[in-house]
Amino acid sequence: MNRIISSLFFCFHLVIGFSTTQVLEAQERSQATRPPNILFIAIDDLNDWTGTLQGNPQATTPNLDRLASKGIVFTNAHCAAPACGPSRSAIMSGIRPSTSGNYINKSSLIHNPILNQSVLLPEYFQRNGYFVCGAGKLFHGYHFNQELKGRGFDEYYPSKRQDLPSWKGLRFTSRPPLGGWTQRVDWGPLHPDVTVDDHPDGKTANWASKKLLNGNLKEPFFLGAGIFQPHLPNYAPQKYFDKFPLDKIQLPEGYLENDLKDVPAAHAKMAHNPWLKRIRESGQWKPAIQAYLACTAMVDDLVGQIIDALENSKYASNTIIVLWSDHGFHHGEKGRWGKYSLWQRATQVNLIWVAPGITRAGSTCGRPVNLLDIYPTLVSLTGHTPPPDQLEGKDLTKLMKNPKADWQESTVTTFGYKNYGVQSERYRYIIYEDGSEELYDHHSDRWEWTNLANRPEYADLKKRLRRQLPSHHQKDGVTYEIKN
Ligand SMILES: [Ca+2]
Repeated sequence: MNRIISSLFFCFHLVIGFSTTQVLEAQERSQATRPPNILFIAIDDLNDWTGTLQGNPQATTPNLDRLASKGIVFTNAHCAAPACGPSRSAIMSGIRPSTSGNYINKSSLIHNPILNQSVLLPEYFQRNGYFVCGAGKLFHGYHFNQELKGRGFDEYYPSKRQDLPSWKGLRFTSRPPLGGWTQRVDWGPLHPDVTVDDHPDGKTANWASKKLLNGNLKEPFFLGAGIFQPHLPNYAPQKYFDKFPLDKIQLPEGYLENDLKDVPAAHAKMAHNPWLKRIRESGQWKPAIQAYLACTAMVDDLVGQIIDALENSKYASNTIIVLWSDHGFHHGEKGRWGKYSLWQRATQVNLIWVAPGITRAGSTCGRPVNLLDIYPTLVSLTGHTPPPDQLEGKDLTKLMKNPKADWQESTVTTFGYKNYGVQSERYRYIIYEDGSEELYDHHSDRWEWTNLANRPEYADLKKRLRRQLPSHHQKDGVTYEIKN
């Protein structure tokens, strides 16, 4: 319809004698007012082992790097909570976990009145005239499949009751190394006959690419593609494992034996697991790292496929791209295997934006930002009015235009009631519910090995960072029982 109006407008002004320049300018203005489409790409459990964040020199992510070269990378971006459920609930509602009480993976979304009554991001765009479609893991799986059941989406692949495409067809040459233990924590190359198209993430990427290339999407659209890897289990075709020969795998640079000596006991109250111990005992530390790198390389290829499809589609010049990962991941650092901590390993995320006419190609921004900022930024970039009294993040448009612009001193991650991590450009401050603290100086201590919290010279800094904490701490929300 916009095109028809635009053409009529063009003819009308030629008839009444406007100059060609005036008409072209008017046409440009008309196009500029077309609401932009949104390509929303989520990646699960991807930490800073990427070319853009440089957390591990062994990681290779040429497609993420290419995407970054088209727009802006936020190099100091953090999750609202270091777990799939609360992180994604905060992204999709724009509400802090400390406001909603949605703190852990078992926190319900629809039985939480604050979240249930909020306008969720897909619903928001649907209500503003967008065609909203998605595939793969965008919300936490339980929230999408059992609670929301496609709420806010016009179309979902594979269905509004199933976010992840089927794992059927994934075969192995031999049993994965820890296959007898639990499939949730497992890894290994797939049978040589299995291709990336057979992988659930390959199916998600194929669906998104076809949607873009077919050119039949009703505009404006919001298209979400949720990639599940490198979340465990880390299964990928053999060719991705071959990129990272086992004898070349390095243990994480941030690993330090006895790193927890100067950390208060409260950290152990965070959901913990025995994975690192078991991985080390079974001689699987390097194979598990190899698998994470292999799956990340596969994810990177799939991101490349989706952005290529956008570039080759008719939507390329009027589509905002936002790519995010939901939290980081420890590979042994601080005795952990997984997320669920308030250290940088678990809170730092990938956040890349390409906003036509706003972002400058190849820019980076080190200001502290949060995944909570995605919702208000999309509202701002599309020129809509935010839902009243809901969004607690900040509009990042200002930093897209000027990455050095004045900004808030820090950003906050929450894990559980009254446990907070505060990240400024230089420092990380952690305070647990019992009042115990940690402080790290990233200028001299990238891996957070030396806790400075008890040193008197940092008292004023800690006080200042404490002021960034939310004033309200909602009690834990309702949890759900997983029904088998
Ligand atoms: Ca996750």
